Amino acid sequence: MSEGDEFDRDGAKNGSLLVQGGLGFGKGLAVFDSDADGVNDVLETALGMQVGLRDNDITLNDRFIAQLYRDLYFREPETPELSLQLDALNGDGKRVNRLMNLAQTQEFDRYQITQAVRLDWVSNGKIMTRQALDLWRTLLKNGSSLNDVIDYYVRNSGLQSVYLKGTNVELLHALEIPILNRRLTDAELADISTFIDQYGRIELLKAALNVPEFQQLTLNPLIVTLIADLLLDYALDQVTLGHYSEVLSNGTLTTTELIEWVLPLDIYKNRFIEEPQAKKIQR
Ligand SMILES: [Ca+2]
Ligand SMILES: [Ca+2]
Repeated sequence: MSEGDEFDRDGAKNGSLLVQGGLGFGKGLAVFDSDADGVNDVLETALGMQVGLRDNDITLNDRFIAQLYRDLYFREPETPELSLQLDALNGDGKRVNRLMNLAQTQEFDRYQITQAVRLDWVSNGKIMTRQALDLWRTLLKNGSSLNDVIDYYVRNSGLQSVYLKGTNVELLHALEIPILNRRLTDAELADISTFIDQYGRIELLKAALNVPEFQQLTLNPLIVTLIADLLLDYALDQVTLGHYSEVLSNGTLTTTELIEWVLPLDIYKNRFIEEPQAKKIQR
């Protein structure tokens, strides 16, 4: 990210890089969200909201839907999209269904978020941080190819040494457990090593990130865990994130249940709505 781009909350080359708090900004709209309630200053006025007060009342369905578009797609919803999602939400009353619907689209994954989160898991054994995700998206947005971004990422990850200096078999031993949760057989090692010699290590990584065993459910537990953290403004620590990813993977918790748990939390609501100041006791 750099000064004046869309990750700069004041959107200006003025010597200050303000990182967007809620990931929310709209294409073509002023990106400055001075009270950090998710709605930019220009839009606040249009919606009859107050700049300087966190008053993005996501307990209202339309505000909630609009905020999902900001959090997941980094843009404002179009009017027909808002209507469609509102009708669906008014129909079944389940906010979690709107989120899962919006997360299972190509638009959600336009910056290869799925690949990024899986690669971070494989390389560093953790759920991707906000900083790493923003860097990843920025590189792609600025025109780097996915291959270059993967290469850059792995060179700066826990896999660095084995990726750059290890043998094919050593690299595969580093990947097998995080991806397959089992050891590769000798025959598999030989086959995949031949593939690497022919196509290179980046192609191996790309293929590995997409094997069915690693994708598991319709929406990968890693992605859902990332979304849960994103909704809470990256407030969950790595131990908690690891725990959720694990219980989602082993089926103890469903993706729906995790998101259903996150959405009513105060920590989610408090991103957007000012808490009333406790009155001071007068003496
Ligand atoms: Ca605002
Ligand atoms: Ca406001």
